[in-house]
Amino acid sequence: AAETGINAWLRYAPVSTPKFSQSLPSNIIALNATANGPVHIAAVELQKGLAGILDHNLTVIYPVSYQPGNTTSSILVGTVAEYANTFGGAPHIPRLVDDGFWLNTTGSAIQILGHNERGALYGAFQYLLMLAQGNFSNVAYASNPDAPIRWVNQWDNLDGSIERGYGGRSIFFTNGTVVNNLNRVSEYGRLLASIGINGIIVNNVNANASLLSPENVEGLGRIADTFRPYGVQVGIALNFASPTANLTYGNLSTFDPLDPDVITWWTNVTDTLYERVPDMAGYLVKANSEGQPGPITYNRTLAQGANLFANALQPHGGILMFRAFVYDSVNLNESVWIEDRANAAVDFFTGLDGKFAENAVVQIKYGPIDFQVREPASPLFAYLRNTSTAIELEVTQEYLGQQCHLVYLPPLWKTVLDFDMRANHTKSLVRDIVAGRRFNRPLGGAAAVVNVGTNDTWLGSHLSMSNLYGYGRLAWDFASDPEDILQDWIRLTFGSDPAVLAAITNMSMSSWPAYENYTGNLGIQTLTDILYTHFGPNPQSQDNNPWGQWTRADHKTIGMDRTVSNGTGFAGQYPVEVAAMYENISTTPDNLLLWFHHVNYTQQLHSGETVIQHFYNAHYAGADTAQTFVTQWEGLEGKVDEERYNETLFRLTYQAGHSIVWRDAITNFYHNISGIADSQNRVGNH
Ligand code: GCW
Repeated sequence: AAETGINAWLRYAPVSTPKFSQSLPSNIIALNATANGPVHIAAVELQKGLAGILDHNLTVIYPVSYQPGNTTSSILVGTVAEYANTFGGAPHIPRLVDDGFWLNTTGSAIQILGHNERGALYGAFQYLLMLAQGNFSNVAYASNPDAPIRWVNQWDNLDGSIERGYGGRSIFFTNGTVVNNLNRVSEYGRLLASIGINGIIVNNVNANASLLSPENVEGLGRIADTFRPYGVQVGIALNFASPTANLTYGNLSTFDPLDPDVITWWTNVTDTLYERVPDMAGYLVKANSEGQPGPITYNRTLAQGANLFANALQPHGGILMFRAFVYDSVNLNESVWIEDRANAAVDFFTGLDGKFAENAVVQIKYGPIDFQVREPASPLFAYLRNTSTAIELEVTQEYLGQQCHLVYLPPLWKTVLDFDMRANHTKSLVRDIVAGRRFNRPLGGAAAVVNVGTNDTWLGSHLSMSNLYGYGRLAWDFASDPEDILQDWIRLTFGSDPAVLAAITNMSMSSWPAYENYTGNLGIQTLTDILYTHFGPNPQSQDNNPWGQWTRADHKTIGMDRTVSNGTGFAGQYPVEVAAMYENISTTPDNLLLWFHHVNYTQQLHSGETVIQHFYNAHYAGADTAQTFVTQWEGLEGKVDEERYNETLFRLTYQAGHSIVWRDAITNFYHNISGIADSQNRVGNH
């Protein structure tokens, strides 16, 4: 039964298809000879998939034993180049880019051709995921990714714990080193490949220098060997101060990025890593943030710090991901009206646009603060125009219920990806910026913090896997529709029963709005415990701390004044049209009112409600919706296998109860502080 969870959406459960069975392919021809390469995996996966889905066994023919001849009723899988070699001519297909593929089921042979081996594997999964949904229609199309960087980040510590991980211990590390048995890593690679993910950072951005020890470099090599067949390249997060950490490579007294010894030190370490992992993806660096060391310690700029690593990686073709999540978490002082953590990213990167090496990418969290339930798009996306950027998303539900709550996140991510920054008064969607299209950048894409663990469900809950699946699909095609993605995932994970499809679609699509309703409205952020757990309601923890996720709630007023005219000036960090929209209450959307403005609880919204009455109503509405998740799920008893039915019911029951805890904690808090009664008389003592 553990396999049910581990296979996630790759179950290849049987589907009945009288139509297809007349012309089932008889063999798989793997065109490329690379031993244990992605094309080999593609062939094995096709074999496994057709056996599961159609109860049909196929032989795989490898290049050594392949006799050019009749390919009727074969599945041909491999690279375009190898196809041309084998058949003496290039196929007539649309242009493919790296990782892209061509899938054609209309001819006598099925063609699955990739621009590279990885692309062929993606095409094979695409074909299988179509069949697994009972879709046997004929198709002929090319698919190319929106952007080259489609990575996941794990926040795994070397001791085996995971920062903000809710699915068990690390599948990579234990006791300071890499685990011996990498079976789960291989299974993870399979899942990632099936959704087009091509890179992974395996350790926490709050990084430990000891990852660079010879023993751990060897361990990273084994991890990379395990992921390689799936086309997933491994990268690591670095601690900026590693040269001073007393490793075997020589201990320095400085980590100044311009110091020649420091440069040599990192060059040597990087060369050593590439000896063991020749296709290493690159590095991820969190610097000068939340206590992490960085270049500012030596009065160097963030760009100088980033380029130290970018230059070391450059000869090897590696990419340096540099996080924009830079802020001072010690000295922020709420009594200063104009102080604002939201300003930090653009402030810290001011003057640095165009100063980053060509193989450096600034990785920007979707909002200016920190993975909240609602944030405006980070203005840094529009500020950096001569620098490659990627969007950072979070699959692990840190502030969003930690997998104890169903919250389907792609609709939230889309609010940022589809946002128009109006740079130079021109359409500038965030998704076109990070894809490199808007500002003509060579690199770009997406990274998501995922944090799977040893739990059989990977993330800790079956339903939360829709977020991982959805992330991959969106990173491949930023324009795709969250509900379509969701329904593919449901059919693959739970089968095609229309009742199952309808219920899980309905629950999932209403889950983010419900969570926003019962945890934090109108752009006030998730009113959770800000100091430690980031779980459960704790509105009183939001203010008077140096973390800067403030609400400025008092007896009469609430919200952050981020206007230029009277506040922190944050609104002015956007291009002028967007800045003007947020500067004025009348043009600020209700759902971001308290993000941008400090108002009376009695302020009227565009909807006609007052702020405080909206709080009350939304919390009741959100908790009511969460109650329906339980009843909707109960309607699926007997339609979902018992194990997943029960595990999910347990979580949804918890969520229903916890949503009421949230509702009562928040509504009572604001009732007490404002003294304003609920017009429907639900809140407070009466
Ligand atoms: O939101 C904060 C998290 C930290 C995390 C940090 C970051 C890895 O609470 O746990 O550290 O963001 O993104 O660097």
